[in-house]
Amino acid sequence: MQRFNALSLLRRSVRGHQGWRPHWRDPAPKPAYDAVIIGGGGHGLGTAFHLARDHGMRDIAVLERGWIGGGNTGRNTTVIRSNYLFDESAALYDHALKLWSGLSQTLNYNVMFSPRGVMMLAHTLHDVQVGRRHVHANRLNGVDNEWLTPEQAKAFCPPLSIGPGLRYPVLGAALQRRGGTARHDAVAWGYARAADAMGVDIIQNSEVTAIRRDAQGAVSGVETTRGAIRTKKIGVVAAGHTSVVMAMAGLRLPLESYPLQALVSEPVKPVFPCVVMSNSIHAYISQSDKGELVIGAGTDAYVSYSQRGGLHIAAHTLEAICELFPRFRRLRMLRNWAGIVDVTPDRSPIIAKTPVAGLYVNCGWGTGGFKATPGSAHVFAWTMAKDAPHPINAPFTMERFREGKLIDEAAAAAVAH
Ligand code: FAD
Ligand code: PYC
Repeated sequence: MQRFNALSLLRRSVRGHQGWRPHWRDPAPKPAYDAVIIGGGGHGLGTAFHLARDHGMRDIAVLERGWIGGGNTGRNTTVIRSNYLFDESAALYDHALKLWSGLSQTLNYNVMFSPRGVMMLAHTLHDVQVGRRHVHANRLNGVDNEWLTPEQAKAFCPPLSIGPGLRYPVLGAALQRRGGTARHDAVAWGYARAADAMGVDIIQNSEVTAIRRDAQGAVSGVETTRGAIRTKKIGVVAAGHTSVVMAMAGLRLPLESYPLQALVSEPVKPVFPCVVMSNSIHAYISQSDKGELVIGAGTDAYVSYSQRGGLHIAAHTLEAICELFPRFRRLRMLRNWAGIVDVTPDRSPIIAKTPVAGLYVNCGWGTGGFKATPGSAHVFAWTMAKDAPHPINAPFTMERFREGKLIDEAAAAAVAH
């Protein structure tokens, strides 16, 4: 009898649009590896890919407690952009954006990157000031961003209502033309396939339950639901559950976990040409290649590990979307879901060595880590291989919270935290 579960669906959907029949090795874990990655999302699989390709490491295991891409990678709304405020962030996110443009060729797998433009709306004078500040800061960093009048915004996105009397009037918009979307599960599968081809063991249904340390305090292995594994290098890339995993090594991080939800409409013919986001009302929208409108809301107000968001949050988002795009009022919702995002105090990630020798962490992406996947994977692999940060991730340490060197990107995060 055929198993009809999320994994088979994921495999089928990938096979469906790629015409590629996976011949998955699904290996049993070996007793020891040179490096272990905890978390089989895009960042973890990408890190394994770069460790193998760029640093010649082959004896690597990616341990995933569920199925690869079943975490936030397969739940996100795939907005890709690099219009962050501070120099450190612009360098990190634009590094990723540049890698996105060649990722399908790099992996020999179509991740369907579509730079259709990301437009961020301003509804108040304060929004206008913040938006224009981002445009100027981005341009000084060589990151494309431009300010549009309401009429120019409507010309770029015809379904947008800019008429008078709106509860959320459109006073202008920042447009990053190089921004866009990609196919989320293809990113997980593309990295997985490429890493697998270089000998990386990708081990699903294998939850890490403990991190072992030797007499000097350095990591010496992990315990999993499929047995113990020895290793001297561990990369933790377990979005939403980083605190739980890091506690296994006795470390406490400045992270909080929240549900973040999204939904799709029934599929319709192509009607929406770009990505539109509104920071003030925590709503954003694009159209997938399947025709569904992909709509996202803000985070829940309370910390939680439940993978479902409050319906009142979705209702608020849909009210705003229907007012901004009146033609969508009669569409029906097809499905909704949520993921768990982990959020730092300054809404920027941590990509760093830790005080425990051999333990590295990549976390705190909050509502916005999908866009960073290729760049994050590249610099995190460097950090793990060389036991030293890449210049791009050097500012994204844990120590910045103690030293006060915050990289506060709350205004660029674009979705409520
Ligand atoms: P994940 O894909 O979550 O991978 C982590 C993996 O670790 C999971 O598969 C999990 O099962 C595994 N794991 C956890 N604990 C263990 C353990 N003990 N042992 C083994 N494995 C473990 N970002 C954007 O840039 N643009 C967007 O439009 C966007 N929209 C979003 C919309 C929603 C609804 C959500 C939830 C998130 C959104 N994000 C967006 C954020 C983005 O999805 C994440 O930042 C990114 O996908 C994180 O990738 P990852 O590989 O680190 O995590
Ligand atoms: O970071 O651009 C983003 C984003 C959009 C939706 C969720 N996060």
